[in-house]
Amino acid sequence: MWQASMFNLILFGPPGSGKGTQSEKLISKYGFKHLSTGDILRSEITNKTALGMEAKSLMDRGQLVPDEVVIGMIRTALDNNPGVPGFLFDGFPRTTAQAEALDRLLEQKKSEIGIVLFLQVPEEELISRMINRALTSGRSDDADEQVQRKRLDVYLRDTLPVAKHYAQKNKVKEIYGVGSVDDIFNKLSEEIEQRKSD
Ligand code: B4P
Repeated sequence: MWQASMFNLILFGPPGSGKGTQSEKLISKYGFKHLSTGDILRSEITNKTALGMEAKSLMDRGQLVPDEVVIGMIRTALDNNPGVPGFLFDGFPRTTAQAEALDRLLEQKKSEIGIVLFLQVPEEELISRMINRALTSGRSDDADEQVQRKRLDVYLRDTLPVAKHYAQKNKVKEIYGVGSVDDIFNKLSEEIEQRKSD
């Protein structure tokens, strides 16, 4: 059963802005079900599925995986997780088409997005974080600065309009994403609690 009191949030921001880092802390505090399309795709790659192989060649070039693929992954995840207190969408939606599909999927479940938390981080800081992450992550899409710049271009062109989509619905809160992980986490938590009590 889907709960009427469900609270769903999107953690939004450019690649390397800390969505994955902050998601881990938010799910352990609030018990959200974490849905990271990046993590799901990387697990398909590890398992060498056909979908994973197709995704890898796109991800390694800094490009997005087709909308219908990621929308299908999210549809399945929503259907497989009834009864959770809410979903934390991390790295999804990344295009306006994905956002519209998500809104429809939630509406079918009589639910909606409660808040979009938008992490703001300057471009040079993003590049330096991805270079550092490459040292430990083993992620092939982190290793090359050309690919990182491509991911930022794709973000500006295809993903930033998603913020506008939700701003029109008055759901977006911008958070400055530079500083200690704990300070940023506290700011995100404050926004969630404020919106939940509205
Ligand atoms: P994702 O897995 O979503 O990854 P990301 O955007 O690169 O990183 P994130 O913002 O989560 O940063 P993190 O916390 O790790 O996407 C990877 C690829 O998958 C995409 O390029 C695309 O090809 C594909 N994909 C995924 N979803 C898709 C979709 N919906 N549609 C189509 N394609 C899709 O932080 C980065 C680094 O910064 C870490 O090393 C971290 O330790 C560090 N850091 C975090 N917070 C910090 C802080 N406050 N100060 C200093 N460093 C910090």
